[in-house]
This record gives sequence, structure tokens and C-alpha cells, in this order.
Amino acid sequence: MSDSRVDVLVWGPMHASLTQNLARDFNVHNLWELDALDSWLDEHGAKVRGVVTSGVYGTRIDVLERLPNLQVVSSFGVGYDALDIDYLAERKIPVSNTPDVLNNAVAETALALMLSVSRKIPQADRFVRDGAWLKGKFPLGNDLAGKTCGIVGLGKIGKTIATRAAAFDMKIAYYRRGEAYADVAYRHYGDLRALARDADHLVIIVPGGADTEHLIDRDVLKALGPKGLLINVARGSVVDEQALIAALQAGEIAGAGLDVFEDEPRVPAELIAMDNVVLTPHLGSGTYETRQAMADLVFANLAGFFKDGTLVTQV
Ligand code: 8YV
Repeated sequence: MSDSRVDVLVWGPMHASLTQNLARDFNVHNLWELDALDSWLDEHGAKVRGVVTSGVYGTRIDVLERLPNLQVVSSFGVGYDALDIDYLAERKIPVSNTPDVLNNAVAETALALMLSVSRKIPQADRFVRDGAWLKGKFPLGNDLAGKTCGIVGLGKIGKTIATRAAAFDMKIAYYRRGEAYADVAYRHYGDLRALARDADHLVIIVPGGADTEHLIDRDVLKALGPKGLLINVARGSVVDEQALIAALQAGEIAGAGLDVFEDEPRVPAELIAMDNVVLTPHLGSGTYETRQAMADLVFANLAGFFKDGTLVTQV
């Protein structure tokens, strides 16, 4: 008996409940399990009508080209810089992502890194475990209160970070090329280096992609200065990682809290060796609650599209 369900190609392992929902309602093909991808695409590519991927897996044009009847791409994650958006737009294939549902989790990650770096929490934990407390005192940290949180990218997540940083009595400022947002009272900077000069914590939360690649370069880091901290919860591509390493090694900035890297999951040995840097494995949206909401939204987009042609959250 032939399967009348829509054929969907899934790019990589997904959240368990999404995997279950997909298996129930679609004819699922797991790309990463196909050992002869080329001949599989020859034989089955034409029946694939949906793709499920993530902001981390992205897409590949050479595979998309072999899916002539593709109608929709549903992606897990708010960022879609790893997807071939222009190519998909040319083919008029709509794409959905998972905005909003992860604002709190990513903002909490930013605050966690800000606190971790300024109060040296990972080092303090090691200090207690290693028995060093029995022999001496742990070094002092810095307050968040009274400091300036400079936000690069005041979108929805940026605004969520701002309200939380404000609750810690930080001053809030943001960078936006050109004009200030009319409906935002925080101090605006049209010049990124000027914001870096005035910021104690420079928090990066702009989308990745060609427009923002290496936006944070050595000059911006020098402007941030020897007491400044860089926090990146956006994309590794936004920060010139070699310039960051050089700035940290030269003491041009005080430290960094990094959740994202240029070549994940590979993290440069120089960063791993530094004690003034807190490193996390791209866990920004990684809570049970948020990942469930993201999984539900990926499914709602796909199911909605094949039911009545609508996407809940189209890019
Ligand atoms: C990842 C993220 O996409 O939403 C984003 O843009 O970076 C993350 O939420 C998610 O971890 C993909 O698995």
C-alpha cells in the first residue's frame, strides 16, 4: 500500500517530540542516515515536498537543487543565516523559523554569562572543588549595578536582555546603524566604537550573515577597553575570533563570555586556555521549556502549510 503522507526530508537529529510528531504525520527521510545520498536523491528527490532543518544544520544548495518539488522549509531556531535564503526566495519556497519563543532563554543566557564573567563564577566553583579555599581567598569581582550594558542588536531578544539588565540596575545603551528607534528610550549610538567605549559589557545579539560578519573587530575591542567585557549570544561569525584572541592576549579587553564560535563545535585552544573567558556550547535557547516551544512551532509551521498553505512564523 502506498503512503499518502507528504514526504519530508529532515536535515539532522531533532527534538524528540518533533521527531515523534513528524513520524506520525509525514513520510520522514533522515538526510544524515542516507548513506548513498546521491542515488537516493536521484530516486526519491522529486517526491520531497518539505524540509525540516535548524539554524545550526542550515541547508545545502546542491541538495535543494535535487528537490524539484520542494514547497516549504521549516527551521528550528530564530537565526536562519545558515539557510540558503536567497536561493529559496528565488524558487519562491517559503521558510519559517522560531522567533519569540526563545527570547527569554537567550536573554537569560546573556545575563548568566555577564554574571559568570564579572563574578568569575566558573573559576569560583573550581576554587572550592580544588580545595583552594582552605588555603586562601578568592579574588574580587565586579558589580553589574551601575555599569553600562551596551547592546549590539536591539531586536526582540536584545530588548529582553535590556529589561533584565535594567533590573540589575545597569544603564542600557544600544547600537543601531542610522537612526534611533522612535519607540525606545534607551540611549542610542549610531557609531559602534562609541558604544564600545562607553560600555562595560558589550552584548552581541545581531543576526549572523554577510551583513554582520566580523562587525566586532580589533578596533571595536580596543574601544571596549581594558575593563570591558564582550558577551556573544548571537553568532560566532559576528566577532572576528582571531582579533578577539589577540585583544584578550594583549589585555585590550578584560574578558569575554561566549556562547557561540566561528567554527562550532571547535573552540580555539587559545580561548580554552584563558581564565578570564567563560565558554558555553551554544546553549542560548537550550532549556526544556524553550526547546519544546520551538519544536512545537516547527511542527505547527509544517503541518499548517500542508493543511491550508499558511505558515505561523514565516521568515
Ligand atoms: C539554535 C539558535 O538554532 O535560534 C537560534 O538562532 O542559535 C539556537 O536556538 C538551536 O540550538 C538549533 O538547534
